[in-house]
Formats: sequence, structure tokens, C-alpha cells
Amino acid sequence: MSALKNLKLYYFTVVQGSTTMGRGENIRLLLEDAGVDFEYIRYNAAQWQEEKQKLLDQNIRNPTMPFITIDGKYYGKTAPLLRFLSHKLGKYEGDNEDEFQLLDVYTDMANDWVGRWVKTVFGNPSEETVKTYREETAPQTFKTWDDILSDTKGPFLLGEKISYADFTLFHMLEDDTTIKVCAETYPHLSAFVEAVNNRPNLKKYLATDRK
Ligand SMILES: N[C@@H](CCC(=O)N[C@@H](CS)C(=O)NCC(=O)O)C(=O)O
Repeated sequence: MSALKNLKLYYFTVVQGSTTMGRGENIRLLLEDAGVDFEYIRYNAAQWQEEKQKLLDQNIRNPTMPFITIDGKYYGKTAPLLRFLSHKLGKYEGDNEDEFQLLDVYTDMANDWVGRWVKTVFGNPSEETVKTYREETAPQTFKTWDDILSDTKGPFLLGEKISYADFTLFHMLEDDTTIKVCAETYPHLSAFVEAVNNRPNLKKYLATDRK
């Protein structure tokens, strides 16, 4: 784990009044689960504009948050960071090429989900957009993930072993509160959430104020 010494994670302070909403939390959950020591640096919108300019001045191309630095070196973009960190840690990345591909697929699906969900939360969405999402898109999305989880013995996407895609799924279920993940309707999703909540390091972290 020495390769991950002096790691800093950067994301916004608050998104829609929440200190956990948004992409930064995916990375944080992985780092917390792995027990990696890191500093979480939070910027408000104005600070980010200043910091973004500094990164551009250092020839960092297309800087966005979340990003991390390891010994001062910049690494960007959420899903690539999850893969990069998993690879460095030697866990969470799957055990064979089929699993690597599946995790890519699940991450892609979660990104598509983010794309659909954000339209109902940000930018003053129309009533119709919200209604369609609530009544059609969200139930379909939740059902698909429940079905995927039913393909293995669970509780995680690849079965017994947790992977980086699980942190993304878990966090999307935190962000998208359209539907309650109850055991009657979504038994596999419900068991999944419980299993993530009970990961020893995450259990401690999730009990904090998560600032
Ligand atoms: N594909 C990128 C998207 C990153 C992104 O759009 N981040 C937003 C916050 S969630 C951001 O940094 N917005 C401010 C900006 O682009 O300057 C990823 O998954 O990390």
C-alpha cells in the first residue's frame, strides 16, 4: 500500500445541501473500505474555479472533480480512478477478463443512470421529467440492478467479493432516493445495501457525519 502514500481526494464541499451527493463519494467509499489513509479536500464552487485554473496552468487537461493526487501527481475521472486504485490495491477489480468486462459494463450502466437521474434533480426539471423518471425510469433501473444481483449468490455484483462497481451502485442508491430499497420489492438490492453497510471499515465510516 506504500504506492498510495500521501493521497488526497478532491471534491465539492456540498452538492444540493449534501456532503455526500455526487461522484466524489464513489472514490471515498473505496478508500474507506480499503482502510487507505487519505486527506479529503473540499472546494466550494468559487474555490474550484480558482483551483481549476491552477490545474490548467500546470497543463492538466480537462480537470474535473473528483480527482486525486498521489505525492502531488494528479489523476482524474471517477471510473478510471476506481479502476486505477483497485489495481494499485490489488483488489476490487475482478479476477479474470470476463469479470473486468462485467465491471466496466456495470460502471457504464451506473454512469448512464447518473445521466438520467441528474436531469430530475438539477436545472429546474419540468414536472413531466420528474414524473416519468419516478414512475417509469427509476422502477426499471432499480429492477435491472436487482435482476443483475440475482444472477450470482450475492451479496455483491460479482458474488461474494466486493468490487469497485459495488461502491458506485451503493452510492447511486444513496443519491437516488426516488425509490425505497425495501426487501419485498427489491430483495437482492436490499441484501446488497445491507452487506455494504456491514463492511467493517464502511460501517465505522457510515456512522460518522461524512463531512
Ligand atoms: N466523467 C467525469 C465527469 C466529472 C465531472 O463532470 N465532474 C463535475 C462534478 S460531479 C465537475 O467537476 N464539474 C465542474 C467542472 O467541470 O468544472 C467523471 O466521471 O469524473
